[in-house]
Amino acid sequence: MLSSTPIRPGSRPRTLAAAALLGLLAVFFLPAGPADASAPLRQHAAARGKFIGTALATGPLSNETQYRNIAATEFNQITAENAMKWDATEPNQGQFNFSGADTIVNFATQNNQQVHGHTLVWHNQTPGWVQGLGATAMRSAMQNHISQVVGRYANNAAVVSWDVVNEVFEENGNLRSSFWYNTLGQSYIADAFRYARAADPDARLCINDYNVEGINAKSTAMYNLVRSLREQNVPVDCVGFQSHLAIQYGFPSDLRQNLERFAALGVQVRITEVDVRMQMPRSSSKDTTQANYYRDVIQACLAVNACAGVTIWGFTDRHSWVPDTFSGEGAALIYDENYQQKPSYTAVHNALDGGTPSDTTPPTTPGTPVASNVTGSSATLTWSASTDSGGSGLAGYNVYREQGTTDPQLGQSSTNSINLTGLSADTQYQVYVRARDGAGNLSSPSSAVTFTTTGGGGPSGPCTATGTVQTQWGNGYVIQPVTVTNSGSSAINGWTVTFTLPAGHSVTGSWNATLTTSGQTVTAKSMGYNGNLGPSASTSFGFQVSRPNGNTQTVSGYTCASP
Ligand code: 9MR
Repeated sequence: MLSSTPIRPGSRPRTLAAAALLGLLAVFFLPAGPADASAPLRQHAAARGKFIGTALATGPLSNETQYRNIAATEFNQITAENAMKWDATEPNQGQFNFSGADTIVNFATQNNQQVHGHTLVWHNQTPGWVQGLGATAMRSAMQNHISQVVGRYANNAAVVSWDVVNEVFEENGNLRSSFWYNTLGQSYIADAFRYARAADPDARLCINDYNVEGINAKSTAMYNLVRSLREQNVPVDCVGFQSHLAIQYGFPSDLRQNLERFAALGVQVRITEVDVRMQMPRSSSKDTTQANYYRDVIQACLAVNACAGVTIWGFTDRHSWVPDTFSGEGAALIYDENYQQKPSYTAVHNALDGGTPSDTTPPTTPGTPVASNVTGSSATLTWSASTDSGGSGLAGYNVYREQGTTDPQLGQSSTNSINLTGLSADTQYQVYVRARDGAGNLSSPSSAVTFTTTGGGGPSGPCTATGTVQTQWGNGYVIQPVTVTNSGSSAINGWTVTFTLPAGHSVTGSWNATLTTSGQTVTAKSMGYNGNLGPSASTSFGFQVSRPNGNTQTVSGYTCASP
């Protein structure tokens, strides 16, 4: 089934590129017939119109036969784990070294695999000479790097996509204060995409990040950036969700929903670096949980048309970045260190195969939660448990705050109880619970419990708030940061910022504060973690607003009070 025509870097005349690309697209993307149940992962993925990929390291690729064989047999997509990064490809200014990158690309070509280029502009693994440049020199070094690296593979049919910028956000959704941002400002992102498009008009250009799998401040910032870049005709074609998961931190159960909101922007989405680590030692129950996470990642991608595929960040526990980075953790991949398939391999296989009947029966509705131990920033909720009869088993509960059109998720629990923290002082909460099974089915919502957090009880004092318009587009804008400062001479515990929305404007999202709207007046209250401010100390929150098309007003004028 797979074409065996060799494709060599740079050897194909440009005029043949389209035809060759079509052939490859057929191999990589077009649904084939159903695959044999015991077939390798790549055949099942191809039958579903998706890729299944792995990151590869050049060391074991040249030294270990088993590594090479499994990489060739099981996967139809490859990402270089390190070989295409700046420190490898341009260690000294203007001196390019493509030996590792070519090793990866040649391997992929021989095995009819597509390559995702990783990564052009990043704050890590970039040599010191780049970091020390002034603005003009840094921008031209970036342009030259992108045009040399992307240009080298522009006529190579295996190399189909690039991570143009990687990890540009902080966890709170601010742009990362990297040397790129600090020297060039936000424009470096749009510039990088334009340089990449110029170097290869046919490549798919991606922005990639971690901790953006669920809907949160960071992924919402990424969503807003991608939307605004595309409105400015910046060539962003694709969004990568790294998905470095850990069984002890829970599964991002809104992954599919999050992929869908990005897909609605018209971009391709892809899972770019999934691994699922655990605290060592392994156990069969940890292996089962891990297998469920892999299954759920694959199923989320299968459920979203715009999701091109899933890349696993390596495939064998013998070669994984995890133990070197997270002390005491490991076993994050689908083969063990002796190249034996783990339950997670079977889970990926079965999810791609789709042959196993999937569970579509949601768990029963949980009981109404009962609130106890309510303080100024926390509360404990307990409810009677759900049961699941669909086959995948009860996985846990999602806890939501009732808040009108979109109810934010306050937390997840694997048991029928949760300790909510980070609540705002002196605030009424209506909270309900939905049970979740292993296939991601959600039960009907329970009835809600209503409770009010205590006043916080701490000292009050004067404070100030100022807001900045971070970005705006035709019918919306983001205010970020709103900086809240304790302007008094003693500590405050809790703050309340109020502001007025221009007529026709409404808040569509917020982070690092709890917002309630009454008419056009919005009240933003501190969270449990950012309400305590010493004298002169500051914190910040942000929010997003939609407005009528053509209207250019934004929010201005903020009043601060404590608590
Ligand atoms: O797996 C990579 C590891 O070998 C490198 O030492 C590390 C150094 O920065 O980068 C690892 O890969 C990262 C990837 O390039 C970007 N997303 C996070 C990955 C894990 O850290």
